[in-house]
Amino acid sequence: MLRERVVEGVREGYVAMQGLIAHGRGECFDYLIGEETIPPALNAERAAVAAMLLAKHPVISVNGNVAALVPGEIIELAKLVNAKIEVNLFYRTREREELIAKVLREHGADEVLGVGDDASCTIPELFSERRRVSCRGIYIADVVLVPLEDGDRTEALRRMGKVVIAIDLNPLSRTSRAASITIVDNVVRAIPNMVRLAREMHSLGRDELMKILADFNNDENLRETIKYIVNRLMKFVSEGVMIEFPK
Ligand code: PTJ
Repeated sequence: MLRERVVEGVREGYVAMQGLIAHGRGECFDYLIGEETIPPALNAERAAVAAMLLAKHPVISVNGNVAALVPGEIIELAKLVNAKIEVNLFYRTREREELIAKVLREHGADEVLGVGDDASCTIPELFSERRRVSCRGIYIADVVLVPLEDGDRTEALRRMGKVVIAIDLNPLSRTSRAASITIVDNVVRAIPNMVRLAREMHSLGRDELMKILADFNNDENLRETIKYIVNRLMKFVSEGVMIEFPK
């Protein structure tokens, strides 16, 4: 069903063809973690929500795959943490920007940044079309949530001093290793989890949120993620992988 949604997005013209390849790569890593939110991912999701609730200018960056998979949930999360929503594309065309903004508005977004002339600020040292950002959005953001991001932009945003929260099923990608907080989970689970956590954590004081953030260590959390995958695979090695059928 998820694959069909991404394919439909390609047919409608707002998901990039390369989005299909990215989705397939994501599926492969999802099988390795067992297609569920694993404990280190939940830790990262909690830290990410704390960072967004503490932020002055949180922004959620939306691309084609995200618009196809979790448009409504992105808007819900943005409302709960008071974040702006910005379209930011690797394979940027005016048509795709506008189609994604339309999808988001149809799901209840009041304001969508990064479309047309609004994307007039530039991220230094970045050469893909992702360098163009909104001067009212990602450019001035202190915390940016970037689901399905590329490594170059993650590094460039970090160099600008921003807290970068990545959602990426590949724990070894450059994005995962360069982000401040990496959530190794499928966006279709990560964003709804973050919506639930934002509701739960809304009443926490700044000190409690800061403690959650201070207790989180991304490098350690990525090691836990890789350990989880290795242990899971070792279990298959020791217990076997065959499906039993009656004789
Ligand atoms: O819409 P655009 O033009 O901005 O293009 C978007 C894509 C995704 C095509 C573009 O950013 C791209 O090429 O990304 P990459 O470099 O292929 O990286 C995508 C990463 O997201 C990979 O590491 C995948 O494993 C991961 N991924 C794919 N699907 C999911 C995912 N992570 C979480 N949830 C998913 N559903």
